Amino acid sequence: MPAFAWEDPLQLEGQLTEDERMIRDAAHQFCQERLLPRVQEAFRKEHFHREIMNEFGEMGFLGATLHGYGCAGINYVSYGLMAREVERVDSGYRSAFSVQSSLVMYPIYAFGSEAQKEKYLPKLRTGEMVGCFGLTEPDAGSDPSSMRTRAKKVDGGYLISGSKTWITNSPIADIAVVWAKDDEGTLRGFVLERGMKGFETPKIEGKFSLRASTTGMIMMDEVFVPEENRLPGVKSLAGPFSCLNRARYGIAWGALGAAEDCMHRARDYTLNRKMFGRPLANTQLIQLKLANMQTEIALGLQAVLRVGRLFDEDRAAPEMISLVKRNNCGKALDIARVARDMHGGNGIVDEYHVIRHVMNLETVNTYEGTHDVHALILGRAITGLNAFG
Ligand code: TGC
Ligand code: FAD
Repeated sequence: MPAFAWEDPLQLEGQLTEDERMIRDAAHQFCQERLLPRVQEAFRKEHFHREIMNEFGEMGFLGATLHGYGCAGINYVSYGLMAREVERVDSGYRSAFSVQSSLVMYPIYAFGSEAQKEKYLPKLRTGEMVGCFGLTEPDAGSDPSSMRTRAKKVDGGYLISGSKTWITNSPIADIAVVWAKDDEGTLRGFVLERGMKGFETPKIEGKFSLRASTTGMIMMDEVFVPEENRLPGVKSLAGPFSCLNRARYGIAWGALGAAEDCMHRARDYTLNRKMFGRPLANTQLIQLKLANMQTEIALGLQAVLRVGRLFDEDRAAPEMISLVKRNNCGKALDIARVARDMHGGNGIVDEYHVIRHVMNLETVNTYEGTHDVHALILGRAITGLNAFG
C-alpha cells in the first residue's frame, strides 16, 4: 500500500529536482532561524528590519532568477519555493523579497540600458540598495491606465509630477521604478533616485496588515529625471504588467506558505488542547476543517508548480498566473481565518502567529490585482468580453 504523508499529501517533494530541494531547504532554514525570531516584535512595533535586505542578499535570494550581474540564475520553480518559505514566516518579508526581485531588478534587467543594469543590479542584488515600484496612485488602483503622473519632456530629460500610493518599501528605498505618461500619453518607466529634488516618500501610518513591512507614498513635484534614467525598453502597460506576472506568480506560492503555517499550527494546537475530555483534534468538525485546509493547500501547490514549470519553459500565459494568484490567495485567507477560529481566544494573540497571517493575507488578496480583478481577467479570457471598460 503506498504511504500517505499528511504534510505532503500529493508528494510534491518527488516532483522537485535535487537542486530545487536544496534551495528550498536552505531557504527554510534561513527563514525559520533568522526571520521568525524577529517577526513578532517587528509586527507589534510596525517596523521593517532594513538589514533583512542585506541578509536576503547574502543568501542569494534577490533577483535570483536573473542571469549575470552576480545573480544566481535559478529557475522560477525555485523562486516560488523561496517565496513559500519566506511567507511561511510573514507576508511582509515576502513582499520585500518580491518587490526587490520582480518589480525593481526585473524591469531594470528587462527594459534598462546596459549602463543602468551595471549601475543598479549588483547593489540591489546584495541588498546594499533597496528599490520600490510605483504604479498605483490615489485615483488609479485596479485601473493603472488612468494614472495621472506625467513626465514632461525637457532639455536632457523629463520633469515628473504626480503621486503614487501604497508603495512597498518607498520610505526606505534608495531608488524607485516609477511609471508615468509622457506628453504623447505613452507609458514610460523611470528610475528615480533618493535625493532628487522634489522627490518625497512619506510613510503610510496605521496599517493593521503587513506591519512588518514598510509602506508609503511617492510624491513627485517636477522632479528632474535625466534621459539616462528612463528605461528605454518600455512603451506601454505591457512593461509593468510583465513585472507583475513574476511577482504575482511568487505570491501564489507565498500565500500557500502562510496557509501551511496556519494549518500546521492549528493541527498542533488542536492535538494538544483538550475540551470536553478529549483533544479538540479528536472531534469530527476539527478534522473536517483540517481536511479542507490540506486539500486546498495540496491542490494549490500542484497548480502553482505546474505554472512554474510552464514559466521555466516560457509557456506561462498571464491568465494562468491570474488563476493561481487569485485561487491561492483567496484560499490562504480562508484557511488562516479558520485556523484563527480553531485557536479560540488564543487565536487573536500574536504569540500563536495565525492572527498575523490573517491580517497580512487581507492585503495579499488585494495587492497585485484584487481577487475580483483576477476573476475579470479570467472572465475576459473565457467570454472574449471585457468587463473593465
Ligand atoms: P489591457 O488593455 O488589458 O493591457 C494593456 C497592455 O498590457 C498588456 N498586458 C500584459 N502584458 C503582460 N502581462 C500581463 N499580465 C498583461 N496584461 C495586459 C496588453 O497586451 C496591452 O499591451 P499593448 O502592448 O497592446 O499596450 O489593460 P487594461 O488597462 O484594460 O488592464 C486591465 C487590468 C485590470 C487587467 C489591469 O489594469 C490590472 O491588472 N489591474 C490590476 C492592477 C495591479 O495589479 N496593480 C499592482 C500594483 S503593484 C503591487 O501591488 C505591488 S505589491 C508588491 C508587494 O508588496 O508584494
Ligand atoms: P480599487 O481599485 O479602488 O478597488 C476597490 C474594490 O473595487 C476592490 O474590491 C476591487 O476588486 C473592486 N473593483 C475594482 N474595479 C472593479 C470592477 N471593474 N468591477 C468590479 N469590482 C471592481 N502598488 C504599487 O504600485 N506598488 C507597491 O509596491 C504596492 N504595494 C502595496 C502594499 C500594500 C500593503 C497594499 C495594501 C497595496 C499595495 N499596492 C502597491 C497597491 C495595490 O496594488 C492596490 O491596492 C490594488 O491594485 C487595488 O487598488 P485599490 O486599492 O485602489 O482598490
